[in-house]
Amino acid sequence: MNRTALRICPLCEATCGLVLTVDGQRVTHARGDRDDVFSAGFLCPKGASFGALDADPDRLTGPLLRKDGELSPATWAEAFQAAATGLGAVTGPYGGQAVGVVLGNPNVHTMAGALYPAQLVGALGTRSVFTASTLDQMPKHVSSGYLFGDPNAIPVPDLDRTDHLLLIGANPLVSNGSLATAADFPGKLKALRARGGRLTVIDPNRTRTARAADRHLAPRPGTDAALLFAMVHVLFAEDLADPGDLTPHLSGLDELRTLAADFPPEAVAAHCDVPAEDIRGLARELAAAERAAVYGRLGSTAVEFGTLASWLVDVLNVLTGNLDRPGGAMFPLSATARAPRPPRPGKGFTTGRWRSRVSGHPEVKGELPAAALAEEIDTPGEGRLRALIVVAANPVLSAPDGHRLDRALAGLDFMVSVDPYLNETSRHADVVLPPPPPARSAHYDFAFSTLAVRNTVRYSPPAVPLAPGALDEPEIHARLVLAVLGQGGPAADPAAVDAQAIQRRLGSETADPHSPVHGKDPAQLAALLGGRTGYERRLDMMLRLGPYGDGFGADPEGLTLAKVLEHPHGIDLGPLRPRLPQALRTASGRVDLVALPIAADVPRLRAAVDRGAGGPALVLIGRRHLRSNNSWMHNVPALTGGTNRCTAQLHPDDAARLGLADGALARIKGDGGEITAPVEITDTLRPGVVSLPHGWGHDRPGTRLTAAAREPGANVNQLLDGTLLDPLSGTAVLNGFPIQVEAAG
Ligand SMILES: Nc1nc2c(c(=O)[nH]1)N[C@H]1C(S)=C(S)[C@@H](COP(=O)(O)OP(=O)(O)OC[C@H]3O[C@@H](n4cnc5c(=O)[nH]c(N)nc54)[C@H](O)[C@@H]3O)O[C@H]1N2
Ligand SMILES: Nc1nc2c(c(=O)[nH]1)N[C@H]1C(S)=C(S)[C@@H](COP(=O)(O)OP(=O)(O)OC[C@H]3O[C@@H](n4cnc5c(=O)[nH]c(N)nc54)[C@H](O)[C@@H]3O)O[C@H]1N2
Ligand code: SF4
Ligand SMILES: [Mo]
Repeated sequence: MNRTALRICPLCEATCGLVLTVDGQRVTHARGDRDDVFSAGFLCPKGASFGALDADPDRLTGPLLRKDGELSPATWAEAFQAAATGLGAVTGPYGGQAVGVVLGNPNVHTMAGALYPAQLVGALGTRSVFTASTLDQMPKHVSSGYLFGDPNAIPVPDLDRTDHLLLIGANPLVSNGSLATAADFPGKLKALRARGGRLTVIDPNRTRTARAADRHLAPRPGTDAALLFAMVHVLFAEDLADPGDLTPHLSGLDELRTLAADFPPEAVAAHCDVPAEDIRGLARELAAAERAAVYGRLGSTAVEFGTLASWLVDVLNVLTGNLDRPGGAMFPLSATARAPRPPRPGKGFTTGRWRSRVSGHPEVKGELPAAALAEEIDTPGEGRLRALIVVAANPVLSAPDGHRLDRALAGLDFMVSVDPYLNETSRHADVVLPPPPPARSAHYDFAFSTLAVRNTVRYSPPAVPLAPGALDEPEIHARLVLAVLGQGGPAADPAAVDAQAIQRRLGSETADPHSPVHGKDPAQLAALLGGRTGYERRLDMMLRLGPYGDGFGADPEGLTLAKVLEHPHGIDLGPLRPRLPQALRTASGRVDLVALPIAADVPRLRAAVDRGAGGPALVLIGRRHLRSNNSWMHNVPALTGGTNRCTAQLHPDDAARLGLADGALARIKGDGGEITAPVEITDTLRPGVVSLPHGWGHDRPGTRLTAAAREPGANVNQLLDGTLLDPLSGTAVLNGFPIQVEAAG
């Protein structure tokens, strides 16, 4: 008997609502939910393949435990007991600091990943936390931290209302958007142009998005910060800077003008390889637009000057008066955020409260660079990482120098992976704890609701019940927290982990004079929580304490989980609204346009600009494919093949100069090693740029990725040695790093 079930797609940041057809326990079909208040029916080929991904026969159905060197099936009780014992054997003599926690991308796509890792890290008391952020968007957090005092206050382009969108290093027609959650990004760009708006794309590759734009500029990779600085220069020099209503909330405008004086378009033109007149034109158009937004993504963050470029994106939004106004770049207000309090100065943002042991990298948002993970394990000495808990991460493929990390993982005393696959990373684990497939998991977008271009609230309960004997991912996380605390036995109660989080939040809320529940009894409030599970009770609590919440009765019309459940297609909370100065957490209570660490990094940029056109002859940039997602979607035959292949794209001039024919095998060398990949000649790239996708290299033994291993591809991150970072954020330079290319054999 077929039935349908609604499920928010967890496969990318667009968060489309899907209608799943379920036959018994199996998802046989997926289509876009036309009634979804956010996505209105949009879906992409990955969402359409939800059933195939869900039913991948290589998914692990139960825990694996290493016995006599071999991973073999075990019961959950055995697995958690082994985790408690193995971790205890490290924390006993060396302390929790000897255990690292590695959190990968899917943690922002699962409820468990949003709710439990902080408790896990807290239970360990470790400062060795590594996440995909330092392979991705950490520069944006740092720039928001300095500008607004809150690293999570990330303005998003108000796509539905803007007249002018400047996209820098983003390819939303393929990625479906990132740090700007918008289902049907392609449709929204089309609508922008249909209403007479203008789309400009800055990208060294003439991507699908660039081809859909009114204007495309292809600068040399890694030079966006200089280009954006020159735009700021033009705004000041031509008296076009006009922050409007923002002015009383700004500090540092004069310092900014002084810094920008050093970056006239003529000075950066050779470095960026963009004519000065084009840069002037970009600035003038931006200033002239009624409502405009500048938006940067991976090509502007995972680069040498990632933090400066991310900062300049919002500096341009400020100077053109577009920050925090409709049609500009605005701050979403998620339903599970804390209800807004009256504006007041905050503590501000700092980094470097501690440093990494080997290279002395500063902590950023409590994290150390993912690129430094291997050295923290394999460099002898006191404080060495001896054990690792890896949740939803595959750093052997996604972080620099996989070979070194691969060896380092093999040398750990103990490793736990929470992962549905036995892959390049989890194959090293002593205990593998597999979460159920997405159809059997509940879903709420804690992270992406804070980045969505429209405020909505949607929750999907599991579409299919758990298989007998399976644990949902929240319970796996909760039991892992207990295992860290030495409570690995079957008597340990995972509900205690949720209860602790609830108690803590309600304790702080009831003590806060600005909270709707000030002065109430936390235990009584806890008793009012609805939800069938611990994670649902936590969601109910967050919704009720949130900006649209019922405040536990203070506003009977407000949100509760029960109310959200009554609206399976979601509740629309309206377009984005201005949030300044309330959203600011800087010590000054203003937008700090020029924080000291930012100013201190400008001379490094100036030095690069002074080198002009002098740089490596060939640099590498990344690319994404619509039917792929990072390192873990190559095992679904429906999603591979066609254009989704691991090829080295080269411009025809470069291919001719290097004597490489289309389809020939190229050897590509970087500081971290070399790989071979078939050549694909295309004139979409600017000359001097080679493009390779990441997440490939499925040829290591001991994995269980049957389909992916048939066409393994090469791991682009083997070209990196982990030393090339944006210093302010610790983010790896994945775009615009030097390589050499030659014909292979
Ligand atoms: N050269 C280069 N490298 C890059 C990038 C690039 O553009 N170029 N991009 C970077 C970026 S932006 C990112 S975000 C990182 C991503 O890198 P990672 O954070 O390592 O993420 P993935 O490669 O997606 O691997 C995700 C892991 O989670 C597992 N998984 C999938 N679903 C679930 C689930 O529901 N629960 C759990 N517990 N596990 C699950 C998968 O099996 C897989 O092992 O890669 C980065 N690496
Ligand atoms: N289909 C699909 N969708 C995905 C993913 C996926 O793997 N596949 N991954 C998801 C994840 S984890 C993320 S973080 C997002 C990323 O989302 P996006 O950032 O939109 O995706 P990318 O394809 O990495 O786009 C980066 C663009 O920057 C360009 N670029 C490279 N170097 C430079 C430079 O120096 N300057 C400029 N201006 N541009 C440059 C590249 O050519 C590329 O077009 O996508 C998400 N969505
Ligand atoms: S665009 Fe993203 S969220 Fe939407 S169906 Fe595709 S993968 Fe899923
Ligand atoms: Mo990412």
